[in-house]
Amino acid sequence: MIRLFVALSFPDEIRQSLAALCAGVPGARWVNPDQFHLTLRFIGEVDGRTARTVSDALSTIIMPDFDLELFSVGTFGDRRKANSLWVGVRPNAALNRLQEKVDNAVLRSGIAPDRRKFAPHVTLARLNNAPFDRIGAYLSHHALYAGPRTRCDRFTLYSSFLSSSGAIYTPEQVYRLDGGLAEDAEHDWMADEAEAWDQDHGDWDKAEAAAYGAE
Ligand code: 3AM
Repeated sequence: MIRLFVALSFPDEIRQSLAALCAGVPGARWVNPDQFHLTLRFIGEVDGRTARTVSDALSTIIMPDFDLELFSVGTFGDRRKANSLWVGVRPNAALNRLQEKVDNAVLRSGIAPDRRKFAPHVTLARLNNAPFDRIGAYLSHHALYAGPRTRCDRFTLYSSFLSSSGAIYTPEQVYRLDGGLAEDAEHDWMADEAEAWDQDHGDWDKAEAAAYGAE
């Protein structure tokens, strides 16, 4: 099984700009700049075959490139007990359209709907009992933060490995918005995962095909 989500990744210029925001809240667990992303759709744990189905569905997405601007900061969680600190995005119809296309592709692959409304953000830190006044001061100080404008021409299927020191996100497949696959995915896990799945289940597939009278 593999834990997956779909997200935008960012060029170095954006990562550096976001990294400069990662200070000033005691007790915050700041995200490593390598791991910054904007989640389009959380998928969860799937087997190799489902992963391949999801990836095939994602690879059919085509739409024009668009610009994105990160803007301002906020928190999730109770006002007095925030659990994450993030950077937001200036309202962006193209980003919403991409999110809908990704969501539809994931739903078509048989993954359960995500009931949460899409709230585009880049998580900067997880918070646990951070002092309320320091969070307030941080939010005021960075309220007008505006990141460099960036062109979005691709999105990424990530795996998420939950380790004792936090989640490790690995880009598994990169999809260009013009419909092509980018070459820079880290490794071809889908072939490996799917092959392992097929080896485990191949006999079952053949038995099922025979039961249904397939050739
Ligand atoms: O992009 P961010 O950091 O806000 O919190 C997880 C992270 O969000 C979220 O998916 C992103 C990549 O792991 N996530 C984790 N479990 C989730 C779940 N069950 C989830 N989102 C929705 N449902």
